[in-house]
Amino acid sequence: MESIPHTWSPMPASESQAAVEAFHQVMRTRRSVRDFSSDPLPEGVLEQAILTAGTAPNGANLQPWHVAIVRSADIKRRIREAAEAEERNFYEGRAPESWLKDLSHLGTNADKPFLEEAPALIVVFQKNRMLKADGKEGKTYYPKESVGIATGLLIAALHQAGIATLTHTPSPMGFLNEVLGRPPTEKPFVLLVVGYPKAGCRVPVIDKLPLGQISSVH
Ligand code: IYR
Repeated sequence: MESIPHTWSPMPASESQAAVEAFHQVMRTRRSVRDFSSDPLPEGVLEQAILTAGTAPNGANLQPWHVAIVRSADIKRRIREAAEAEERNFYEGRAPESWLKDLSHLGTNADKPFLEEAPALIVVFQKNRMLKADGKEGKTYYPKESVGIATGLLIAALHQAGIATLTHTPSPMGFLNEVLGRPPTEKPFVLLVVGYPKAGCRVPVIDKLPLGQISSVH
């Protein structure tokens, strides 16, 4: 193993406490938005946020992800058409009653105008197989976990830069390979809608569980 010294400097406890609290205050204002303006994003922000996503811990550091940025109106329209077709199947038949009941407080339906209205879509693909350093294709390790962590960092990077996202998962998402020309070794993991909330945008009333209900100490 080739190694280098780790550039790490200690942080006083009080600074750590303040930093972790300040970051929570930023992240607790994140909301999934479904009403996007078409205002453009500042140049370079998506690329920079993707670099942050790329810092995620991942299986054997193979970095088993590909992130597609979609700004083309034509591709956004094709994605909207295919996603709405899948969503209509979901809402009009495939979804069990219990699922629709669990979703009802969000007020969602099969119409997804935001897929065309938002300035950008980001599709995160999970590479289940990829070219390795030896030039041969082989399997990746923990690709779902790796890509999940990277996507969390991506959403956080965008949010702290004042940019809203919607984590959207039309199911199945196979049409994204075709529309974006990605190989079958890559599985669409999530479709993020990215932009600014439309003026007057409203969001559902939701709560986040308190610490005692999401954690335990042993
Ligand atoms: N994919 C559908 C349904 C949906 C499912 C879940 I789980 C949500 O948290 C929200 C929506 C849609 O986007 O409408």
